[in-house]
Formats: sequence, structure tokens, C-alpha cells
Amino acid sequence: MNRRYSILSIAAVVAVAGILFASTYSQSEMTATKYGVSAVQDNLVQKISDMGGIALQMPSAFAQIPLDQIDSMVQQGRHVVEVQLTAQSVDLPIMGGGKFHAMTFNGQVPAPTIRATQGDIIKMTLTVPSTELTAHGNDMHASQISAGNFGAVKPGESKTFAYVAEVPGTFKYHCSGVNVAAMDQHVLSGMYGLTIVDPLNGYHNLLVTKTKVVNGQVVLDRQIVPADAKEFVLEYNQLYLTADGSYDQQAMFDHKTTQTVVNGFAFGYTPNADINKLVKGDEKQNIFVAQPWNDASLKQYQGHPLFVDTGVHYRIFVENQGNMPVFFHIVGEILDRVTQGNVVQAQGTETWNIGGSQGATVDIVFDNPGAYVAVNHDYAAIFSGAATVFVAGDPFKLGYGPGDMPNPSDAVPPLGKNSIPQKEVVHCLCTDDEAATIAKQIGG
Ligand SMILES: [Cu+2]
Repeated sequence: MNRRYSILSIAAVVAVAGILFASTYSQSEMTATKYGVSAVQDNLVQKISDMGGIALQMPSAFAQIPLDQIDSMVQQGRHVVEVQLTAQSVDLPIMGGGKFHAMTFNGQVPAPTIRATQGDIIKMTLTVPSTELTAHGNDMHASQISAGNFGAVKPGESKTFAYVAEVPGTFKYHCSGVNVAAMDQHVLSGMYGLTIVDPLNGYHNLLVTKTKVVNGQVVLDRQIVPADAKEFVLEYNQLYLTADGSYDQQAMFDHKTTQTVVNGFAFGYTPNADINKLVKGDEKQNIFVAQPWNDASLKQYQGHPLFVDTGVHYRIFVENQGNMPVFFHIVGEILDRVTQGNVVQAQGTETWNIGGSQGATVDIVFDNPGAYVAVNHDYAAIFSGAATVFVAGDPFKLGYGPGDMPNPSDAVPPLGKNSIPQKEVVHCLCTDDEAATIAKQIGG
């Protein structure tokens, strides 16, 4: 049992309490000045205060590894995955032009994807440079440590913690704000990432059941697809912004999404000018109606579809980083398998509902060439950014073969237990410095 859930269930209340009672944080650290808090909630906040306040609500850690024990654990056979995160507030572009005030880990949204194997030690260091205007924190859902344990890391300081990733699956990690106060602002402004914990014994083969005709009879045709797969990561979130690109907390309370983003972008995985020219002979002629990230001058922000081969096993790690549901659906396809943790939840399902701060691993084989669009099948989400184009095979007869076309670097996770490598091209909602670092990593 992970006690975090009981903590997070009151986190909103605690965050409000933190905002109302914390005297150590200036108003400039909190963008919003008006809160959608009713009189009833005011009473609840007062009750929490009377009980002893936030400290009483936050039990101490119970699964953290003392840092001086890591070496001996490694000698006994554990592996360590080291993660360096640096808080960086920076302006990044949004669909439609302009920029928003992003809060990031390492200058990119989402933060780097962490890949570990069940049983590994994850050792994370968060550094908050002295140039940051506010403290930051970290809560890793792959751990089983109280969110209040890590605490706030002040500007000019850094802090390390470590834990054993005991449970396989996809898990978000996110800034925990200033002792959970302003956590919503920090997460919804970009401070979130994914930890993929591979099952210790690897992934299962995929069973795909079709039909065929034998001797005039329709019979089941069970096909076993090996566990090794090409992989993608899709992280869903929302932006709640004022006209000048600041975080709009009232819009969050009202669930009035400004844009829906996948790996930080609204419509980030759509054809670009080069692909239009290849397909239509005209770089300005769109083959996807909503296509804001088109021109090559946009550099790392230029749109790029996900190119997939037909007949190949794809494993898609989907995480809902936001606070609206994700009805994950691929238009024109059926999800062959949905796994959460290491437990199969569905086989052959049209859509899978992923709640806030929940992940799923979707296995799929694209059978026929064509363009398929992965959506959050909530129309408001689709039309505000949650549409991701998969191009399977070579439907436009351009002459490329399996694996020839590169895929966006931010949609391809680090290699894991049963990963098949893919060609990559730099694509990220990230600073130019971070884009240059990624270019070096992928040899691009
Ligand atoms: Cu933060």
C-alpha cells in the first residue's frame, strides 16, 4: 500500500492551507491572487490549522534509503540509476505564437524520462540554482515515500534522495512545489516527467487474436508477437494561462483549459513543411488541418509525426500528468493490450481511461499502412491539442522502408529491458541549450 495516495487526497486542501498560512512565501512566488475557495473550504482549512497544521498531515518517510548504504547495496547486487535534475524557469513557445512562463527540470517539458528495472535504486539529486525565484521539490510516484519528506529545496541548494523502485510500470514524477504549496502551478507549468520501471523478468509477449478461414470455417488465428518492441512515451497535461502566459490558477479551479499538451506541445506530432512537400508537393498545403508547428525555422519545436512500421510490436507508455481524464484512443486502431503495473487490464479495447496522475502501457501492432491519430477522446482535449499523428508504413508511396524515418526524440524513451532502438530527430519543448545536448546524445 502506497501511503502517498491518502496524502495526495488531501494535498489540494493542504496546498490551499499552505497558501493561506505560509508567511514565508511572497505573493510574487504565487502567480494567482484569487482562489476559488468557498466558505466551507475556509472552515476546513481552519480545522486543519486547529489540528496542528500541515506537519500533522505529513507522516515521515518510511522507504527512503540512507545515502551511505547505497554502496553496500550495490556490492550486494543492486543497480543504481542516477538522476540529476536542475530546476529552471524559462519562457517556452506555445501553439499560436507567443510564449508561456514555464517551470522545468533541465530546461525541458516534460522532464527527462527515467528508465529503471524493478529492484533498481533510483538516486535523484535536485539542484535549484540561486537564480530561481522560488524553492522547488520532488515527488516520485515510483517511490513509496511521503511527498512531504523531500521538502523544499531553496535557491542555491541541492538535495539527494534514493529509493528502490519496487513496482514495475509507468509513474509520474513532479515538483512538489514549496512544501506542496503552489504545487499545482509548478506541475501545470511544466515540472513533470516519467519514470518507466521495467518488470524484473522483462515484458510479456503480445497475443493478438485475429480470425482466418480454414476449410470454409472462420476460426481464431492467435498470433504471438515477441516482447521486444519499439517504444514511445506520451505524457498528457493541460496549460492554464493568462493572456500574458502566466499560470492562471482560477482557470485551473474552473477546469478551463487553455491548451491540451502531449509531451509539452499542443499538436506537436503533426506533419511539418518538409513532409507536406514530400506528400503534397507543397510545403504550405497541410495534410492535417491543425498544424501550428510547421516551419523549419521553429527548430526543435517543428512538428513531426510518429513514424511506425506495420506488423511490428509498439509499446506506448502513456501518462496523465494533468488533472483532467485522458480517454486514450487511436483513431482507426484497437488497442491490442493495456497493462498497468505488470497486470494486464484489457485486451482488444477501443479506448482506455487514464485518470489524473495515472499511467498505462499500451501495446499495439499497426496492421495496415495509413495515418492514425492518437487522441484524448474528449472533444475539448482533441481540438485544444491532444491529437498525435502516427504514420504507419508508407501510405503515401514515398519509397521509405521500415525504420527509415526518424522519430521525435522526446517521444522515444531511453532504451529498456525489451526495447528495439529507433532513429531519432531532435524534437522537444526545450531550450536551445537542451536541444543541443539532445542532438549530441542522439548523434544528430
Ligand atoms: Cu517547482
